[in-house]
Amino acid sequence: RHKFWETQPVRQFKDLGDSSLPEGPIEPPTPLSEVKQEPYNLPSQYEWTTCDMDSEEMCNEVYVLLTNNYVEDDENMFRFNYSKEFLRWALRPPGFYRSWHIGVRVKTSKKLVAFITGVPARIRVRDNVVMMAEINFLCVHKKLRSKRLAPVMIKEVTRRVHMENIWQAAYTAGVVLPTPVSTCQYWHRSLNPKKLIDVGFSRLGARMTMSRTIKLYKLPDQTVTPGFRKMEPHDVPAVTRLLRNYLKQFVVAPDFDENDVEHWLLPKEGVIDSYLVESPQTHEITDFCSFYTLPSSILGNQNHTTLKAAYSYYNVSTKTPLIQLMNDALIVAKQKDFDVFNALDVMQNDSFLKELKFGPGDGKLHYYLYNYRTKHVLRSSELGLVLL
Ligand code: MYA
Ligand code: JJ1
Repeated sequence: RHKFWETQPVRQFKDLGDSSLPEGPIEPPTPLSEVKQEPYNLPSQYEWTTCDMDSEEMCNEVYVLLTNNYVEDDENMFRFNYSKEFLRWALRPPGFYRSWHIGVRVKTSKKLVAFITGVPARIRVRDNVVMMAEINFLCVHKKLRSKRLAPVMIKEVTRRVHMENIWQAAYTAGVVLPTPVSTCQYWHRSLNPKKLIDVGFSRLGARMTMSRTIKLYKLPDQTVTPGFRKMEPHDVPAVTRLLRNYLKQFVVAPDFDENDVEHWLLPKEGVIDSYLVESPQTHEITDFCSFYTLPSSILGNQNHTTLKAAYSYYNVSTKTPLIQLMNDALIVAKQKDFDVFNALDVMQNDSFLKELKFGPGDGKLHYYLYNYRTKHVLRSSELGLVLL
């Protein structure tokens, strides 16, 4: 059934019930001298290219490939439209390797037709901090699908990760592969219900009118929590402490240091928004919330081309109730003209989703680890990791 994945060091479906298998790496690292030194062979019309995301030209080629060929919903109504600034941010974290930004071109025309990326990350699984690659943006041009290019690309990124002496990876996908470490549900909170209904993202509920729907999703004009403000560079140490302490409770979570927090959580216009609560009395940083900007192209609508979506990222509450904190996040997202606020049921998100009028979407997101077995499949609330 899975001719490629059956050959890879990932948990196989047949091992699902078997908790006698130990937790940890599935196979040991091989000596670096045994890692294949040359790239895998592509079909003869194609060649490998390393995509320099600093280069405006290359970044644009990647952007165009993904804009036209990346992930769609199950009815092909929407397609993720990551911005160039977002791609630069996602692909250049502390310690990134340019060699992990891998493209495939047609030899004759030099057209970019496929892409896959990795970035390094320290991921904690229970008590073990493991160096991993986070794999993302796997994309093959629509005209070249089902030619088994994806397995070659996955083997090539694996080889380049191995060259850096890294033997594990984390990735997410909308499709079921051998074998999810956890499966999450997408939830959606309407901010601009009229537009969402007009473009087919959501439907008018039973016994609902447009004006009742608009009223249902109305939010205050201003945030309510005293001391709620945008995160600033001088907050990095306090936010790092808050977040590290919070993420301890989850089975799988990133091991963020101050450099990571500076990169992944400092606000970047149109890419990442982060807010915190500074106690008006003690000036302590007690709570934190963040969301990233990922618009989707609306395929074939006369009136609208883009859906502006915010995606919940990392949130921490110690003093402000999580519901109130996330309600303030919704208020700022609304002020910033987002149409919808999306979240997965990871971490403690379950505790605010229903109360804040999120509804379950038709999409699921499966989380995977490469060359690392957990004893059991995890509940989504045991995940403290959000991939972009
Ligand atoms: S998830 C986002 C994936 N991208 C999209 O969905 C965009 C739209 N779709 C496409 O561009 C193509 O359909 C893709 C497949 C490129 C997805 N992850 O070439 P094929 C397996 C892993 O004939 P195509 C993301 O970016 C499939 O089961 N494997 O198929 C994370 C089959 O294998 P098997 C996938 O449709 C990516 C084989 O590929 C996925 O032309 C993590 C068929 O190949 C998928 N999303 O191209 C990658 N979809 O026969 C793994 C299909 O065995 C990283 N397949 O069933 C692993 C860790 C690597 C690093 C390790 C370091 C130590
Ligand atoms: O966005 C998604 N679904 C939407 C639109 C559905 C359009 C028809 N298929 C959805 N809308 C309902 C919202 C409604 C609002 C009011 C309350 C009730 C709910 O459900 C889905 C997620 O639900 N998104 C996708 O399918 C996109 C792909 C998801 C897999 C992503 C894989 C990413 C890989 C990255 O590494």
